[in-house]
Amino acid sequence: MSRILTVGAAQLGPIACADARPRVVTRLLELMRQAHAMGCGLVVFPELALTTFFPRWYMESEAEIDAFCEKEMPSAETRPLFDEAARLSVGFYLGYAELSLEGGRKRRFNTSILVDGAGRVVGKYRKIHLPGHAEHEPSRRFQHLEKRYFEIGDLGFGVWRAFGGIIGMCICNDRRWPETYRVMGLQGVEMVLLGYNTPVHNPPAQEHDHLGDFHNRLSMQAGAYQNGTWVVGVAKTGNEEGVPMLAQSQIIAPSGETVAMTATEADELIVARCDLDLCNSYKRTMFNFAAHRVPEAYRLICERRGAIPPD
Ligand code: CDV
Repeated sequence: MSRILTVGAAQLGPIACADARPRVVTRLLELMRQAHAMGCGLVVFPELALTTFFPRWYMESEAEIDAFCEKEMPSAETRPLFDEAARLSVGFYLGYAELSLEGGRKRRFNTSILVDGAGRVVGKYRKIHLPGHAEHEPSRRFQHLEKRYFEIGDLGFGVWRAFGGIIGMCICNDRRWPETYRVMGLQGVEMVLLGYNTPVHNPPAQEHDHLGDFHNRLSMQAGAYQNGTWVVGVAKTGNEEGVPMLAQSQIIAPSGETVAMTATEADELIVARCDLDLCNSYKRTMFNFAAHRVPEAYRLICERRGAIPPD
């Protein structure tokens, strides 16, 4: 028996600050049509896929920040994605900056949605691990102000029954944290979708810069294997407004093996026929959580945030 979900990882090259939404949506539509032609039922776009990665700039004007955010989804500008998804029966994951009014309060989140092949939103995730800093640090070559512009996501790490399986979502920096995958693993996740924007240069630790590709693979492959799940990681890459960004979008099997990887730093679609039943033997044997996990030995994970070495 097999449950095949043919999935496309739709990597994006750079988006310029001046690029208006319709221009970007046209690129996404082209990748969605390619995915359809390749037999995909689901296509995965990157984090903040409608704009440039704006947290690289310090901004004080709320109006300026909000201009990078979506006040409704779909909007007039993003509606063509939903219509085309329904026409082609191709679902999608889309990352974008969300601006919501809740209880009379304006809130911003780094968000992704899961849209089914009928063009309906079936899941929403708000990024939990926000990297970077909250204050302007002019000594950096570029800023990473996610902690300033976004709130920590308040929806948890959800999973959804969709596309014939159990689908989870996370965003960029989340992929480096084992807790991300494990919380979804404990809900039986079979495919984790994630988009990323990862500068090649990490100002606080430039001695790691040459290891960026390795750390990207390492964290996603470990997350896949240790939870018996597919992982689809999709970059926005290339030289975006003077900042080189990591590529190597990839589709990873529950074995931890990468089965498809992009070869460029531009718009590029890769496709894999993913058998969701490949998850089963990992979930039944080595990572049979019910049989082998010892949660009472893991209490510190929830009780303690930072490391406290012994006296
Ligand atoms: N967008 C991100 O979350 N980027 C981080 C960078 C700042 C390290 C990442 O983990 O890839």
